[in-house]
Amino acid sequence: MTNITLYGYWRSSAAYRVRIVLNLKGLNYQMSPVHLVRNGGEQHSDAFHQLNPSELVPVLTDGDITLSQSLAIIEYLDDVYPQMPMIPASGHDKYQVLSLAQDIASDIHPLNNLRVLQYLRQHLAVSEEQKDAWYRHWIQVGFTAFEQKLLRRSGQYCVGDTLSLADVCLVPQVYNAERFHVPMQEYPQIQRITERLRRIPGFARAAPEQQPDSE
Ligand SMILES: N[C@@H](CCC(=O)N[C@@H](CS)C(=O)NCC(=O)O)C(=O)O
Repeated sequence: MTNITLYGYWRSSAAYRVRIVLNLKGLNYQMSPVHLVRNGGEQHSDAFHQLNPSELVPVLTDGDITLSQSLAIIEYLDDVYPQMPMIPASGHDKYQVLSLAQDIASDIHPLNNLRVLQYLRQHLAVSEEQKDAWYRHWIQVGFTAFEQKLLRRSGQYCVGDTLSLADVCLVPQVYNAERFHVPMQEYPQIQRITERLRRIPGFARAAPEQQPDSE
């Protein structure tokens, strides 16, 4: 029996990562939606601020532990619920997985986060078109390199033939890319692997449009 709650938002790609892992590990969890746009963003409410002073989703609670940061949450889940490990225990593959995951989670995703886009629009008077160009640019820079790295070590999945944290980070980032009309045909390896991953039930059930709070 678990007592896991995931605070997230259907379109949050960081929450999407955690949903995939919870599904792959077969863990039951409750969903507590945090609407990132309504009323100026529920992530800024007093109640959510208490949970995560960074005012970002996801947050996962499990019994008396409260954690933010999707990659830390996933490492926690791997340690406590070791079925379907997302990070290889050791060896070269472990570091390849972490490296690819960070290419997305540390280098691509933060530049396109909602608060960054809002700052561009509201404080730097950037137009909607310029903001979208910014969004696409950083994904394209990141995906161009990611594609080359996949040519080196991918198999069925990002690192060989074993599902990993790298795959868990890739699929939500592709969802964001498609939403902003990044020309995905430029990234055949990313497309090939993403198509395969999307057919896995744990990934399919985690998709934004499958979430109860999706609009
Ligand atoms: N590094 C964090 C990123 C969390 C994050 O950026 N969450 C976004 C949604 S994907 C968010 O809550 N944005 C709200 C905002 O920008 O105000 C993680 O991996 O959990």
